[in-house]
Amino acid sequence: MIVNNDTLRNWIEEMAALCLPDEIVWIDGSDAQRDALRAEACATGEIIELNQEKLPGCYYHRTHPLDVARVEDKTFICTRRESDAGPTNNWKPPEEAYTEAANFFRGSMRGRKMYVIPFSMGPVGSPFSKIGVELSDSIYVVLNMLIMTRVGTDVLNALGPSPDFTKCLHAKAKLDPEKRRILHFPEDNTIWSVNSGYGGNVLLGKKCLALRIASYLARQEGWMAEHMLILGVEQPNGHVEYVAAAFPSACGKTNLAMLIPPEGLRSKGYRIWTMGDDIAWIRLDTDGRLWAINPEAGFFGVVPGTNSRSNPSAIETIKKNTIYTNVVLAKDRTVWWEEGDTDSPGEGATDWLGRPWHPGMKDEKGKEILGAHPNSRFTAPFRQCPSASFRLEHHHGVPIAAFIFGGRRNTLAPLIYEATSWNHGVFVGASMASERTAAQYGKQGEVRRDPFAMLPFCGYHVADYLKHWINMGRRAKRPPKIFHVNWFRRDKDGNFLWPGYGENLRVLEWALMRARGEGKAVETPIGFIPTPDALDMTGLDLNESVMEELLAVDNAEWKAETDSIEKFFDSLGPHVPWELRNELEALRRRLDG
Ligand code: GTP
Ligand code: SPV
Ligand code: MN
Repeated sequence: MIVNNDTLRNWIEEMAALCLPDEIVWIDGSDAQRDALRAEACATGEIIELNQEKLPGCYYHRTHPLDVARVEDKTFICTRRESDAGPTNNWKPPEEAYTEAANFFRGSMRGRKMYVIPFSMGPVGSPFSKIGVELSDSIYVVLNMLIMTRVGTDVLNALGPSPDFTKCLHAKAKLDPEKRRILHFPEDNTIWSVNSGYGGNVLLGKKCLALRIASYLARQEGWMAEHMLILGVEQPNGHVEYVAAAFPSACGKTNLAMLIPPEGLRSKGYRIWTMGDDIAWIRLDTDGRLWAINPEAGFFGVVPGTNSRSNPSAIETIKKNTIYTNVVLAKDRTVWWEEGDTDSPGEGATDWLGRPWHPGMKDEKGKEILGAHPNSRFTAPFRQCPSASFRLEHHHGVPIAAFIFGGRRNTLAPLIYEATSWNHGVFVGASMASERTAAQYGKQGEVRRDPFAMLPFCGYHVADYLKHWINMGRRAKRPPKIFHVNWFRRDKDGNFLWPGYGENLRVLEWALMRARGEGKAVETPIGFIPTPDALDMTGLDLNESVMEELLAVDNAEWKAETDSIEKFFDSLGPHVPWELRNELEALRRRLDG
């Protein structure tokens, strides 16, 4: 391939001299090359061809047992000054990080091929898109990138001779967890990832580029890169209003983005358009509104719990051309997972570790052995989603009417509340918290603060990030209204109070009404909540007392929360925006009031 870009050619030569692949292969984005790579990976066992009659174009992959989720403790922001990475990121000086990782990369591709993957985050050639080039020795990575991003020769054409692309280097090396490093060099527009083969660590366009590097660029360039879904709610009159929502990993973004209106509301004529399920790039337009694009082209979604009741659109989306990672492999080469559509994969199935498996198996301590890893994932093309928005390819994206923040909170946070101003909304986002899920290593269930669901993904000092949010609202003439939701509040017995999933549209409907200046609300110390009759409950049989519990605001609990938020702000260092300190004090006064 003739490539008219000196920066690109020189960099590839340099990286090849480090990794010493036997061969360099340019990925052109063609079906023919993809098919050949699938065949090659099947031949080596890297992937397994699934039952092509039942699952056309689908493949199966198992990652290394110790390589099943993102690794925050091995993820670093490598800026020259430590203070630029801030207190919530791991930091290494760039020289030290390059030198150490070079030892892991050195010669790691001997006997292997280096694939050159030119990709665009956002429509190819759009002024708001960013180009990256990933060098990887993994066909699994190539096949995933072909789904998750726009890949191929037209990306190189769009780049031309420009040096303005993110240099992404990945090698599986020995998959050694101790030598695993996910390194970001925002000042060099460079990402190095080594010793992992798991999604978020190796599909470098996703969390590494589209969030960590992009958030750094976004602050400099005056836009925002956020861990948000984007969805359009088509009103009965045909007008579509868009919502962007930030929930931490495995807290319901994919599900909300694909929601199906419940029967009771469908008769009103609502229709949902899925625009994105994980990442939103947002900028201010001349109309004074914030507009968002989804820079991705596919879904990398949590599999367990996906079924025809919880998420029928996802079930439809993953019927073909999908890569399944770490689920159960059935004897007839179909796939199975917990809380899916069937009770059992049948005789002769193997679990995500490749061991013979059947439902109900217990380990020596009597604990249930799961067949699919809780963070098992599907990779599927965006356009296969029945509710896929046609605006995905539109470089302008969509105008955002409301931001929604949320997390998993057993108690405290009501089903929904509305911030009283932009700065109050930024305070709500900044103080978000959630129980830890299987999407990251660490103690599951532990509540941790996760501002804007960006704690693991902000590529610079988090206090500067919070100030950037304050500033964006100041610049926007018509900023979105801000809400906080909690689908996960539980009763005394530990059951979810709210049915969730499609029923969440009832809550969105109220939020959009409020954004239009309609909808009934009462003011509480934490913000506006719906009046008892404000949510349309047609067709949903929910006890009045349950609704009361869902919307309850307990002042004593919230006072304790303000102390915890203060501690968190203190931990972020001296330059947490004064606006947020003011909001905290104002909340305290209202709770005392
Ligand atoms: P990442 O891809 O990791 O960023 O996560 P995500 O936010 O897209 O998470 P996803 O939509 O895949 O949700 C994962 C988990 O949340 C699954 O176990 C779902 O069953 C559960 N979930 C999603 N929506 C709801 C809801 O409304 N109520 C309840 N109770 N659970 C939900
Ligand atoms: C997340 O963990 O938030 C994900 C999955 O969306 S990963 O791409 O692995 O980060
Ligand atoms: Mn995510």
